[in-house]
Amino acid sequence: MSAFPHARYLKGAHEPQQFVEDTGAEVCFAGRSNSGKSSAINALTQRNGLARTSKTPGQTQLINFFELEPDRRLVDLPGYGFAKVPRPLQDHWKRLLEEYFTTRESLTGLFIVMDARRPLGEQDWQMLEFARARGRAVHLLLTKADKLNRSEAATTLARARRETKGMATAQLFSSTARTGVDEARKQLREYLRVKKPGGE
Ligand SMILES: Nc1nc2c(ncn2[C@@H]2O[C@H](COP(=O)(O)OP(=O)(O)OP(=O)(O)O)[C@@H](O)[C@H]2O)c(=O)[nH]1
Ligand SMILES: [Mg+2]
Repeated sequence: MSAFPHARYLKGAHEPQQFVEDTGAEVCFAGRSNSGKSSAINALTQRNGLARTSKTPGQTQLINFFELEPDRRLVDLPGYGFAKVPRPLQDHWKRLLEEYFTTRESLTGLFIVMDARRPLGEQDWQMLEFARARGRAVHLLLTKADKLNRSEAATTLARARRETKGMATAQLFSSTARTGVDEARKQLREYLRVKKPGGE
């Protein structure tokens, strides 16, 4: 059975008035442009094409809301740090994301998605600081782990854990090789307080 058999796309918001009702619990996927946020959502829900992915950075242009089950959501955010997006649009996203982060009561946890081959960037740190200030939990997905060999992967994970100690948990992940999917799902369920289908 699919991990979240009732997963469905709800809507995309270009303005705060379009956010879905702020009830229940949701987890957002934040991270640099092209880091693999949308791919991670598809891997976690086992639904290719639920979130749109692309080789071209800047694919996700709205705050996209997905429902896993009633009152439990995933939120796919536009990536940060993609210079080719026109400045006015970047500024718009910045305001939209600020509005989202400062007002969203149902946001219980953040998944920060980062390419395991890159260090934590300035905006990743801003997200970590934001989460700390607002008392939100953070889980780092070090994705594209399929691009690293075993020892590189181990070093990368150890470094990320050391650098974010006390601020976040971290794991290796690959949407293409489907590694780390169970671990990430477990974290997701904890943040959303949902049980596995069929009990537990
Ligand atoms: N090798 C490998 N490639 C991946 C993985 N995850 C994503 N990709 C590729 O990375 C590119 C970007 O993936 P997306 O999921 O669209 O990235 P995003 O973070 O949603 O990007 P924006 O919406 O532009 O911010 C695509 O070409 C994916 O196929 C992974 O785990 N391994
Ligand atoms: Mg995306």
